[in-house]
Amino acid sequence: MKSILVALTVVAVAALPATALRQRSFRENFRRCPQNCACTVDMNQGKKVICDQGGLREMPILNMDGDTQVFHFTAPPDLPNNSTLGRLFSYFTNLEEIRITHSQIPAIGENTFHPLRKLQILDLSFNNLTTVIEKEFYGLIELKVLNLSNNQISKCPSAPFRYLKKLTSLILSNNRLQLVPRLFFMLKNLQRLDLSGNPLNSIDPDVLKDLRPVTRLYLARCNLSTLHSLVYQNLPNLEHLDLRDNKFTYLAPEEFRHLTKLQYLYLDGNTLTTLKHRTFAGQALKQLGLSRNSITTIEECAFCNSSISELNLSRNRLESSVGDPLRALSLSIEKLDLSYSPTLRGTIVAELIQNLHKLSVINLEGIGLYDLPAATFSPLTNLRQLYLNNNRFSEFRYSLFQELRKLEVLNISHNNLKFLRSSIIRSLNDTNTRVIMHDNPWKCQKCYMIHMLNFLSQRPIEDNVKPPLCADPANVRGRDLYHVRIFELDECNNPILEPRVSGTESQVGLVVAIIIIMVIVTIIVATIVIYKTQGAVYYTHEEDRSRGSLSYDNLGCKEGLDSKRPSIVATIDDTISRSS
Ligand SMILES: *[C@@H]1O[C@H](CO)[C@@H](O)[C@H](O)[C@H]1NC(C)=O
Ligand SMILES: *[C@@H]1O[C@H](CO)[C@@H](O)[C@H](O)[C@H]1NC(C)=O
Ligand SMILES: *[C@@H]1O[C@H](CO)[C@@H](O)[C@H](O)[C@H]1NC(C)=O
Ligand SMILES: *[C@@H]1O[C@H](CO)[C@@H](O)[C@H](O)[C@H]1NC(C)=O
Ligand SMILES: *[C@@H]1O[C@H](CO)[C@@H](O)[C@H](O)[C@H]1NC(C)=O
Ligand SMILES: *[C@@H]1O[C@H](CO)[C@@H](O)[C@H](O)[C@H]1NC(C)=O
Ligand SMILES: *[C@@H]1O[C@H](CO)[C@@H](O)[C@H](O)[C@H]1NC(C)=O
Ligand SMILES: *[C@@H]1O[C@H](CO)[C@@H](O)[C@H](O)[C@H]1NC(C)=O
Ligand SMILES: CC(=O)N[C@H]1CO[C@H](CO)[C@@H](O)[C@@H]1O
Repeated sequence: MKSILVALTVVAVAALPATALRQRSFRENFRRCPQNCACTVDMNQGKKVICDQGGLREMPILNMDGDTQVFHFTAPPDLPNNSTLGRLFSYFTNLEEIRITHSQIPAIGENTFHPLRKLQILDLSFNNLTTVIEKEFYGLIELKVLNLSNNQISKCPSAPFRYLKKLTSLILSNNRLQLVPRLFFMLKNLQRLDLSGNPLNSIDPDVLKDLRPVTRLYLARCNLSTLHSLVYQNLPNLEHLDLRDNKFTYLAPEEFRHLTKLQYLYLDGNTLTTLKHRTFAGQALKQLGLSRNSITTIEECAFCNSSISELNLSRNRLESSVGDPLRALSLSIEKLDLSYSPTLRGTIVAELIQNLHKLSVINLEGIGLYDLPAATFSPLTNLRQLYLNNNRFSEFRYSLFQELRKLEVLNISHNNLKFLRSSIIRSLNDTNTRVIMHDNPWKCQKCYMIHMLNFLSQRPIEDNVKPPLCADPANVRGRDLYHVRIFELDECNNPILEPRVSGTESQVGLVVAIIIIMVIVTIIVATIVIYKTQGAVYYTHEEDRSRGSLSYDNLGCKEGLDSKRPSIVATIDDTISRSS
């Protein structure tokens, strides 16, 4: 009997969702809970009091249990509290985390947190603090995280944080801070320092003397245009450096040579124009962000003797690929972002990436591309994700994706595609690639769609992805390609030249095409010269113009052709018209 009860209890408990178990509101565990606040017991964090309604004047500290471990006093940004601190926390010696934000706190006050020897996290972001002094942090011997971001702190006396011997993370972003000597004195365990969004303008190397242990330094939006090499020398353990959205116009050769442990470097949103020889020499980076600069030139040896796994060159103005500057990264680079660089051309892209055999992700979105050489991706046999969305492609060269045996994702949405050649569809089908292709003017006639609908019918429909829609003709306009049926589509109004060859066998295609053209020419001559009738008009379709060769691809229109009119051959130029 007892065992049945126990079993039932076990089942009942097991049936409770994990989160409900961990964070149930046990009012009975609280002797008191302040009005308008939520009191919960959290398995990891213990007793938690959260007051986040906003519009409060006083901290409801009198109605809180003495053994509370987590206290949040916060507000929605549009309904801030208007409160002050004082020695409110004397009895709450179990507190481990305090967050008082959006409360217009004007100052911290001496010894405010003095008895809180267990406090590990203190977050006072989004208040009205204008300065901090050492006595305000007296006694916080266990504090690990101090968040003072989004205040109006400007000038501080030196060494305000000297009592915070265990501090690992100091966040001072979005203040009006000016650096003073020994500001960071005694922060012996500091790993992460965030000074982003302060108008520092320049950094005196002496100020950073105390930051040798720091591994992550954030200096985004600090109006910096240069850093003295002594600054780097004072930061020998740096692994992560964020210099986004500053005013750097120039990087010296081996600029970062003192940062031998650096792995993540962000220089996005500066005003760099040229990457000089050996700028990154000796550097082994996991990520290098150079997006949103005005880089027009990468000197041949800019990346010599360096290795970079992920390189972001998005939103620059690269114009050429002289000297093959990315070649130095051929053994290291796995992700490359060249998106939204309006000056790039298809041929430059092809040259830039020709040696990047390890590449697994490449982003070429928003460049205005309408053509890429047929062999562009053939060296990239490890490519898994290819982004060609937001370009102007109206067709792809038939073997463009042929070597991409590992392709998992292809985004070709927002282009000018009316159909995909059957050879393209076949190679995507073979690799089971996920193709995103909404927002193209798909032409829903039988001859264009027969392979495509077959291909789509074997793919799962993804819920969060916009479906591709028919743009043309009127009878199916707006219909979703996943749901339209082949029998609903019209025959093509222009029957299409249909050499019976596979698109992959280009040599055979060429021969057959030439034979067909010769036959056609013969018939034309015969027709015109001998019979002088208006019976049939012939066109040929020229392709692969820039390679100067002719080849034909199976467009899948066998079924669309009327076999009783074999002598009528028309053009598909209207479907692949493009500027070149
Ligand atoms: C906030 O409180 C202070 C003093 O308590 C008062 O002077 C001030 O007017 C209040 N501000 C607002 C916006 O309520
Ligand atoms: C706090 O700062 C905000 C924004 O700067 C300001 O609107 C508000 O009046 C200040 N409150 C006090 C109490 O000074
Ligand atoms: C510091 O506070 C800001 C603003 O509330 C917040 O976005 C950020 O995540 C906090 N950082 C840490 C490490 O707690
Ligand atoms: C940014 O720094 C330059 C000097 O490098 C200075 O002239 C300018 O006033 C600073 N801008 C701001 C907003 O502090
Ligand atoms: C290449 O970089 C390494 C450090 O990664 C350095 O030890 C070596 O001297 C450099 N070689 C050249 C030729 O610069
Ligand atoms: C490259 O930088 C752009 C602009 O800063 C950003 O939107 C994009 O997400 C970055 N790409 C990667 C792969 O991080
Ligand atoms: C594909 O590209 C479109 C257009 O730029 C974009 O909206 C969409 O998020 C992309 N989808 C994926 C999965 O990359
Ligand atoms: C796609 O591949 C499957 C086998 O994986 C095959 O049954 C199907 O016919 C192919 N579809 C097209 C359109 O080639
Ligand atoms: C700025 C602000 O929202 N102040 C509010 C503080 O809370 C009192 C009520 O306790 C409101 O009257 C104030 O408007």
